[in-house]
Amino acid sequence: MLKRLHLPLAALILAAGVGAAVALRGHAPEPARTVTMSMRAYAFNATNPTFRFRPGERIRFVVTNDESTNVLHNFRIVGMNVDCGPPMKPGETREVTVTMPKSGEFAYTCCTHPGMGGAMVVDTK
Ligand SMILES: [Cu+2]
Repeated sequence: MLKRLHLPLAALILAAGVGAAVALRGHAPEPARTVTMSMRAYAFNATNPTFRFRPGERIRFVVTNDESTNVLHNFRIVGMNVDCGPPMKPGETREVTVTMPKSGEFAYTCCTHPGMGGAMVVDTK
């Protein structure tokens, strides 16, 4: 009887130990900085601006379709493993968090509308 009680307890202690070891390994990722993007009138943030980021910076993109008519958009970043995803209806938001690469220039676009999008530049300047 005693053995039957102790086995689950031992398993629990072992699991807790493994969990702590996993948590301690490496650095915790730094909190992501939020970049808000509004899709409206077939543009991002009105002017399809160029965004600049630092290497290794964690960016949380919060992208909203703010069209007032029933236009579907989506969001991708070419070369950063952010693919088109499902089309977003007006009012819908998509969040993606990306760790910036070492350097480079990357295109962000709406997959549906040519010309809707701009550049993201990653460098140390
Ligand atoms: Cu679009």
